[in-house]
Amino acid sequence: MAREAGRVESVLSSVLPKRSSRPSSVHGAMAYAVLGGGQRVRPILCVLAYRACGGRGRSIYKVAAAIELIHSFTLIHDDLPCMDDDSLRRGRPTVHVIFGEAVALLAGDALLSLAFELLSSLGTSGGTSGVSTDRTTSRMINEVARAAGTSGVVGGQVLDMESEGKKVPLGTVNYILSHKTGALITCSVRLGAILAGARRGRLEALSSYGKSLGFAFQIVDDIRDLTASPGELGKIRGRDRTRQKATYPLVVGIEDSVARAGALIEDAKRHASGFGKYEPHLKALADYVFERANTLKALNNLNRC
Ligand code: GRG
Repeated sequence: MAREAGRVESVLSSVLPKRSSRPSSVHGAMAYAVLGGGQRVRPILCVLAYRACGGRGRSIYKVAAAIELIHSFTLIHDDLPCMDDDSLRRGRPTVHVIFGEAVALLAGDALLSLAFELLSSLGTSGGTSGVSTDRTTSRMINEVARAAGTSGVVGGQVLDMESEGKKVPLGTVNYILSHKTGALITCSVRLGAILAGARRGRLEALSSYGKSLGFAFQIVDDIRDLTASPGELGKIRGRDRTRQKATYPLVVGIEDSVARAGALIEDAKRHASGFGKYEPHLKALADYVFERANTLKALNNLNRC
């Protein structure tokens, strides 16, 4: 998986416009955001799903890179003063702190466009050889557009903002998590399966895997916001509590959040069964997501939260 992530990294470096070319400020901000050391969970999931469905070609790296460009875009916009107003991410000042708000906004917009440029330039022949057909390409573009829009990430983000400082029902928290984070993670897995030409049953199994994993991912992220050290977090700790966000641990408590995330991870792992030599990889990735919560530490910290 590290090797696969390395290949996606090369695509990312090669598709980003040169920092020195005009408009250099926006190009600098795009590179700062994308090449700033993320975990690359979404591209890894995308490539893994592709391989698990029998895909053998190299176009998948472009698809996985496109997903990461969109993810980077959401992080830039999420950190803006008009959204979560965060000054630190991945242990570094956020994009708008370094480049200014207007350039950060435009860098995000340009990353979204670049993602669609990359996806739409995949090629027109092939199948599991990894070169996409026109139909597959348009299906993938459609999936990404829906995952990024109001039925996905934007929808979740809007509810996330509008729920700040309010007592919201768990159903609203579930909506926020499954849309603002779950949609792009599920989409990453689905794109891999779609490019590989997966049969319906396999696509459904991987979609369910992605849904459970994506949901658990955000619960874990919210647990970490309360329990991880600032060094581990790379962000300012406790921002969700300061902003009175509708997160799982703040609504149901850490203990129940850990239990819910654990159950979702088990669910994801059940859906990973039957993928041959890729099954252990899919399961290991699910375990990795849960272990990030450092559950023991989270439970030990219960009294302090
Ligand atoms: C139009 C697509 C679009 C977005 C605009 C700003 C916004 C609407 C949505 C924000 C969505 C968001 C940032 C959700 C949080 C997801 C999350 C858990 C991010 C952290 O992911 P990691 O841990 O980050 O994979 P790294 O740093 O490893 O890449």
